[in-house]
Amino acid sequence: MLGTHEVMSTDITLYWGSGSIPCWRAMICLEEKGLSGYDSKLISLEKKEQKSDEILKINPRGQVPAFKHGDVVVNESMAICLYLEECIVEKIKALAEELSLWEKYLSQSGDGFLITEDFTLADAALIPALAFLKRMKLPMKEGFPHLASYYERVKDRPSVQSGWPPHWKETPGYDYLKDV
Ligand SMILES: N[C@@H](CCC(=O)N[C@@H](CS)C(=O)NCC(=O)O)C(=O)O
Repeated sequence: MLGTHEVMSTDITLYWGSGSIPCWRAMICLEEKGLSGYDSKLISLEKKEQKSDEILKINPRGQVPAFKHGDVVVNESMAICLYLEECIVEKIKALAEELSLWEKYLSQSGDGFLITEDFTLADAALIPALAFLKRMKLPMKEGFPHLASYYERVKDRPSVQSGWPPHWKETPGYDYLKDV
């Protein structure tokens, strides 16, 4: 994760082409994140407008979707979706709702992992986000006790430790999520 920002849709520009599935994917994620006020630039693929200087400046491959958030440029559609999903905590309320959902799953799964008694892809997907939230000082124990004990069970697993960001060990997190 790159960090946590307050996001203004007006800081976002998306160049897209009609009928493009990768573009559509990115547009869905923008809407789902409540960012519908973004600068939506429909270009003509037929007229090869994706090869215009304006777009080549953002995406040297001359393809859409081409996405810009402030100074951050992201071009691959899945990367745009992941950027929106992981780098942007847009509304604390939405986060609390999502965490409540995970809390509910875990309250039903006993002392196992997220889905079964074995570690699955679902755990690999969740744990880095959870570690990040912990670093942001999410009051996990108080608000989400099952998530807290799950986190304790999983955080020292060798595969999880292997990718633990080295700089996290040296620098403290910050108190961003105290109100969740
Ligand atoms: N892997 C890219 C594919 C992007 C892509 O192929 N875009 C097409 C439209 S669907 C495009 O811009 N084609 C025009 C061209 O390559 O000149 C993604 O997922 O964003």
